Amino acid sequence: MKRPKEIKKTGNSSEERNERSRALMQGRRRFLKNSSLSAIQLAIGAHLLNGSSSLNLNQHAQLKSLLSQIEGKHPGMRVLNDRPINAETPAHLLKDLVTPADLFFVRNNGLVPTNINADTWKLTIDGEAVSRTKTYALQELKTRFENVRYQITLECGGNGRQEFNPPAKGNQWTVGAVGCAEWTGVRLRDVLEDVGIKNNAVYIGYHGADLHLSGDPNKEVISRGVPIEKAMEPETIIAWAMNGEDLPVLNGYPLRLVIGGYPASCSGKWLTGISVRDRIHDGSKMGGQSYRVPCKPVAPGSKVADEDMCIIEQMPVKSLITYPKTGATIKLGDTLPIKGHAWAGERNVQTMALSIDFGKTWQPCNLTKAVNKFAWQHFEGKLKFPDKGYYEVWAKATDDKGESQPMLLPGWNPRGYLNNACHRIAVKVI
Ligand SMILES: Nc1nc2c(c(=O)[nH]1)N[C@H]1C(S)=C(S)[C@@H](COP(=O)(O)O)O[C@H]1N2
Ligand SMILES: [Mo]
Repeated sequence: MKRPKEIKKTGNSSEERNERSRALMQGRRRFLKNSSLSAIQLAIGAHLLNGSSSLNLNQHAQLKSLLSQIEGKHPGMRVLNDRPINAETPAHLLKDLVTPADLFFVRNNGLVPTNINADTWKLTIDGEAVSRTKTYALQELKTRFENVRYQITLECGGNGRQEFNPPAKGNQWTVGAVGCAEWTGVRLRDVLEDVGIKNNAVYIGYHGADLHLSGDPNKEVISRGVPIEKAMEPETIIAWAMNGEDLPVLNGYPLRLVIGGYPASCSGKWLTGISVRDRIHDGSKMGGQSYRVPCKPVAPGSKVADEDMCIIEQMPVKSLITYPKTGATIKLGDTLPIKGHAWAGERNVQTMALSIDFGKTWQPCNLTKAVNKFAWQHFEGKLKFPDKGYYEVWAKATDDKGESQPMLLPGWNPRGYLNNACHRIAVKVI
């Protein structure tokens, strides 16, 4: 099939930017105007692709073509662009306790490798801090080391970027660059111990088989990593399966890192190598402005020098309302069940609260415990509304160190990372 021409986001006038930051209000208008689900899907897609909410026939055809390209993914995914492929999951489609493979978001920095052969796939461990370089066949990894299964939440560091003002460059993720799947693999620790790591180990960095957008095979698309202590945690794994099946190609088939609590950019896909470094890993997208935030808070719109930027480590506490879908209508007097997930980087979520009055008052709701470290937790509440009209439901998680989600966008930063503001949905009571 012919690739459609790349669709560029053009909504960069200040008016359109304001329009984007009023996404929730748009949601409200949408539910008042459109009744059919597909019309809403298309309006959302058009909004993301073009910064406008109307769609001409040509755009319609392009969007359809884009959706059909996202191989093996649910047609309800919001496609942000096609080169590289990026797609997020609308909140209401993240309702499952464990995210199904076809609904797991896709964040690619380069081109998906072609001609992948799992039978000949190899992983090489090297670097300044290993005793010797060692290479494992995929099959060897599976059989030589203890196999483990964990539910681990992965969230892109740029999830929520769309809300930043002044806007931040990059994929305009709304809330859906997150998912929690059950991953099968081996502990990175076991493999590193088998290779033999030296006392000077400081960091690990990954290498993947994807191709740089320039087509230059010598340029690494992305090669990030984590401190050695994080690499040695029992839940840091090299995984070949998602929910008991081979990884989807777009999510790193046949092998990837899965590292909970840190930005998902640390979880290298199409994994071919791991370097154990004697310094902070200096691979592609470790330096400059990538996946880094100002070390000290800055005013919105500031330019920040590279040397004043710090690498993002733990992700902050966050939650997502997955039921009902924004724009739901209920009858006055009825009880509205609210469901969703909450997660907190390295921590646990301790309490979950809901507000229907823009944060003036909060009511607690039920929250499950995580099945294992780094799995998201689930909340459930029941809401009654005092009168007919328009409401917003806000959800706020608090972690076990007493840190809560902010109600407004937290710490503006040049690339728009770490937005953990409360998720809000619109509800109409009739
Ligand atoms: N090789 C490789 N690994 C990668 C990336 C990539 O572009 N190439 N993207 C990273 C980023 S930024 C994120 S958020 C996660 C996304 O994982 P997913 O596509 O499985 O959701 O993969 C990370 N691992
Ligand atoms: Mo990411």
